[in-house]
Amino acid sequence: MVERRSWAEPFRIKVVEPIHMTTREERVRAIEEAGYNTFLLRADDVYIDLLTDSGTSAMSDRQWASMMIGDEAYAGSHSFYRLVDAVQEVYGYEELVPTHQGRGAEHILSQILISPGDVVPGNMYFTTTRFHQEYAGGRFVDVIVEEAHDPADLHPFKGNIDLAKLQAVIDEHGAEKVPYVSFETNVNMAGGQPASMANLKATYELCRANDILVMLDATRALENAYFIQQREAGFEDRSIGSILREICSYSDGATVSSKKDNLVNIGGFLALRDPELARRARALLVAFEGLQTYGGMAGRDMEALATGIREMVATDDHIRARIGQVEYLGDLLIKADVPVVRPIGGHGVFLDAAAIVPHVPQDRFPAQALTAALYVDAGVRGMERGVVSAGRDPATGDHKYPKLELVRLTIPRRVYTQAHMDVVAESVIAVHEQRDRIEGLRFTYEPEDLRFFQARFEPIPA
Ligand code: PLI
Repeated sequence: MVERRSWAEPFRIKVVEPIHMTTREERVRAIEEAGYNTFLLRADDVYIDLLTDSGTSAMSDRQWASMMIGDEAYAGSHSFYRLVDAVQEVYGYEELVPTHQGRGAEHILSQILISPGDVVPGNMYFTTTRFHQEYAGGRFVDVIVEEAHDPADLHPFKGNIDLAKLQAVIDEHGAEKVPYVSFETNVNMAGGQPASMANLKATYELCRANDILVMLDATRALENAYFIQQREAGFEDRSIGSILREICSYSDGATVSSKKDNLVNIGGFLALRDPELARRARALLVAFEGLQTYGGMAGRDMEALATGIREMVATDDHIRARIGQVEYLGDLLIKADVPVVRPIGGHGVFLDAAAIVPHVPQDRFPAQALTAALYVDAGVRGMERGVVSAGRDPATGDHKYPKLELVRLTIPRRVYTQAHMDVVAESVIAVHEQRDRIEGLRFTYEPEDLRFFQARFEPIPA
């Protein structure tokens, strides 16, 4: 019998968008002009754009049709109520606070819950999440399991919270200094790694016993649900939709960037159970985002989002094909002995720059340099996720040196084909073969906050 493992897409293509091909000379010039920062490239100079899976999904014909029936009423738009229904049904939260995107929700959540001097434990930092926690006067403390810091460790749930680490934070600071635990599903900076249902449940129970809230970052909770279905005993026959709802049941609320799982190009929300917390969130919402029935979104955005939320769980085939494509690329690189974060994560393949260019010390930004070299080779745009993204310690002013020094190749949903993945693999393998030629970088401009977005660099000659 032939083993049937195909993850082929449960859709066909109705509209195409031509992409621009560039020469090597053009790319050398473009990356120089961009200060060796792929965030500063013009998208027209990119062939296969794996910068991010955020806001880059292809919407379905039904989502585009939804946009036409978006209700642009300033107050009480029917599109808002359709969105409320979708969030209640799919995620199970009663209260919806719509925002322009994920960081808008993070801002409001941090402002209503964090007081100066508080400590916020979480399973590895995310850039904007930690920024808002610190901006509100809190301090983020990493309580992810140790395995998450080792790219080669094959632990199936590298997104888990280490309960002993969490208990130690509570013991050290006292539960009253811990407003909530920030629990990210399918941890982005760890390589798209899931938490197990058992760990979500145990964390929630520990927090309840200490009167501490659990706030999910449910941005990629759908991808987490898929890994639970594939890897955790007892979930193999459960639908993705029911697993997703159970994940959310072990929390008091969630921030969501809808630009990922939810299949839209813009949007997000804060979802809560407690009506009093929601009231406080809405008081800030109207000052920073927009009225309570649109937040930062147009009516048509909310309409497409409501359709996207339902579509992502309508069948299990969508998520199987989405992660199947990511794993396809990852497997090609593993077969070619390119060091990558394993297991392959949900939203991208993460190259282990520390292992690929060990001759570049971490203060010369190995992952930034490798990302630039990869772009020059074939026009594939990735993103640095290492010391540049980690930023500086506000107390000492030194670089934070994360254990993971990675290049993220993030796969947009429903956008690229298997042949594109082959091209990416060929390019990564070619760059890997010539890795000795890659040299380190130094800053020519370093922004104070979230520096990776706008920093500029130049090569340091050997
Ligand atoms: O980009 P936003 O503001 O819609 O969402 C911020 C955000 C919050 N949490 C997580 C886990 C994210 O991954 C996230 C945004 N991620 C981006 C932009 C990315 O490229 O991964």
